[in-house]
Amino acid sequence: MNIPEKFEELLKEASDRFRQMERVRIVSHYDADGISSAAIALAASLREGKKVHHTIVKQIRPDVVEMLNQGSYENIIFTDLGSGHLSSVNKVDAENIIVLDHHNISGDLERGVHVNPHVAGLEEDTISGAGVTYLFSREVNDKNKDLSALAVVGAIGDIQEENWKMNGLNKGIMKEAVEAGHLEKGEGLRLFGRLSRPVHKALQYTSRPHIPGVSESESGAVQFLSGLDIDLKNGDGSWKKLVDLGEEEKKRLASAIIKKRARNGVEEPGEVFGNTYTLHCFNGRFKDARELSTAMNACGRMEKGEMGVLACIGDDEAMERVESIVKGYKRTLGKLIRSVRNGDVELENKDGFNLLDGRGSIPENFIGTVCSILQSDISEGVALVGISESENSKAKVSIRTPDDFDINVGETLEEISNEIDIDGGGHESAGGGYVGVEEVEDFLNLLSKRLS
Ligand SMILES: [Mn+2]
Repeated sequence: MNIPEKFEELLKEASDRFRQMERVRIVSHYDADGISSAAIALAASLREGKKVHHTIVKQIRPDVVEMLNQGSYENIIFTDLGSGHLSSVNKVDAENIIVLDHHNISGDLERGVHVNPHVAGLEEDTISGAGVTYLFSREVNDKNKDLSALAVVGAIGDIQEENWKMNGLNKGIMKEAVEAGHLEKGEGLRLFGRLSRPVHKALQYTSRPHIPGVSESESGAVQFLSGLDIDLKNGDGSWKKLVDLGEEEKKRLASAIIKKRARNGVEEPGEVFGNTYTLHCFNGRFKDARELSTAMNACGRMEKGEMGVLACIGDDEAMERVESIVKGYKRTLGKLIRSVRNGDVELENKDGFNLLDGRGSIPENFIGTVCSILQSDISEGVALVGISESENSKAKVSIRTPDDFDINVGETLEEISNEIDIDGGGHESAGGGYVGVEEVEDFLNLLSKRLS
């Protein structure tokens, strides 16, 4: 792996400092990348015989700083967060602080070591927070190379792949995971749930690549498979999953997807295939790295991130609990989606976008996901903006745009942040953040100007 010298130096400095710590306080972000990064930091600390306490938080807000200061910790490691809030990190009065993050940098860290790919001229999307934490852990001890699969889970969680393929340092980390024997990389159809979902369900729930008439439609998916002469069930009556299909059937399915897309004007057959990652750890649970990543996302959103961390370090009981957390998450999400579809929560037409005002009805942990799911089926060709109540007099805003939309969400948010204070950011077609409750209207007006 080609790690830039400047970055390598920071990793070394952080690991030297870490070696001197007896007790370690780990604070990590609540998304799948953050939880994976926490698991790596926790496993690496336990292996060095350190006393550890770990917590998952949404952001470094004043209440988090206060909580940390009340605990009078000597040593704190922040993973997958911190870089964007260095002025808050500076208010934490620990002797040693290590920030292992990949987010955009705001401010300077006054005490401690700040490891971030931007410092070494690398881009945010070539390595995840879990990836940075992994490189740090392997600098501490070569044994930690077996934690590399978790860094792949983190990168998947942050959607760092391009068309389901890893780039940059992520690619090198993925290779180490394969070498360590914990990850098997394959190539296959980009269908979500290849090991766990019936094929027709996998087709129905796959929105990227979009399959016209099949994505979002169970009957469409069933018909599509029947038309290809592919049985929905195995000989024993169980639902057929993608792994249960024969090679011949898989090829038939792949070319039918490509043809169906082409007939509807989508000429990118490459989008249909991607990397598959099979995990060979966790005692046979969570075999698909993509599904583990989704499970960690669910834990975070259900405010059970710490349980996700324990599952990631191989705790069997925690893995069982995570399975039920995922079920609860799906139930909650399903209920929220139905509440919008049946009109209990209204969708308003605004100048330039549709607005889903979820204040009082959709929790902040769910607003982004609800918008992502609804974007494709109810917001035809128009951006969807969601709002939800948050803590500390803030509102959470989420923006989702359709495929081939010509306005970049991340850039739009950056422009707006010049006019009002917005804590967040985004990528091409998704983004969001926190704005003061008093500034929501201003934010929506600024957004209107740019999206209409
Ligand atoms: Mn991240």
